Amino acid sequence: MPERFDLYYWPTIQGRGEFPRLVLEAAEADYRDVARLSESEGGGVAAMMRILGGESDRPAPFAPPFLVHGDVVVAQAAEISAYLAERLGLMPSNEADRAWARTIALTAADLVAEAHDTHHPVGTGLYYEDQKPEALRRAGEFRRERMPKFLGWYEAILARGGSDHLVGRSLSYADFGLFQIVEGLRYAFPRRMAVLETRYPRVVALHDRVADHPPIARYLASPRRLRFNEDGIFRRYPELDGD
Ligand SMILES: N[C@@H](CCC(=O)N[C@@H](CS)C(=O)NCC(=O)O)C(=O)O
Repeated sequence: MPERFDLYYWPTIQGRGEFPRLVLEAAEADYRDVARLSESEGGGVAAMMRILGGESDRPAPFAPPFLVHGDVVVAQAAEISAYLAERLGLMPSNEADRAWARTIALTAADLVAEAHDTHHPVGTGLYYEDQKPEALRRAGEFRRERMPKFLGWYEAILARGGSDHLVGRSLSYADFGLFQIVEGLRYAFPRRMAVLETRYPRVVALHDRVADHPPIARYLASPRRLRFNEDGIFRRYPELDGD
């Protein structure tokens, strides 16, 4: 297998691509963010669309993010993250912990889909402005019911495990998912998070530990870390926030 990993994702948003990207960055892996390269370097969105459109000799995933590693093509943010974590020393070593780490990462993917649906509850292909009343209702329910349920679940895992980490006693890729969830929720729902964070101290502490992990800290300070914006999954629409 080649050393290098090729990650494909939309070049201007963190979105779902950020989950596998954090694994690559934490391991300081040799990788290319292909759609963010120029076409003269063999990259760009066009290169991504060629694979998605079935114009290459590789399997065509349904949607980005996807990873190409030698002959292997993997899509689905949580599955890519698991594939990378296995190879980069960020997956727990025993089987029960590996299964549990996957469970946590897939649950993070569910939360991401729900966060997306707060601004696009009716249709992904429609403008936010054309589904605003539904978005207001959906975001209200998400803030009131779903955010505490997800964050409380993470908090309970940490409290029960008596560990600084979600799985076992060391850093795994499951922890990066929690970090990115907290980052995204803070961006999209700052008022709600200001209230909720006081209830979930272990979640906040783990977020901070991931942010301080030296390769992650270097990544976050680098231009490779895109800013959140209103094209991504976590969007700051003040009317959708509240305490
Ligand atoms: N379940 C997939 C969802 C992939 C997905 O929805 N990708 C978005 C960007 S974040 C996309 O470009 N979708 C295009 C489409 O669904 O047509 C994952 O977790 O990776």
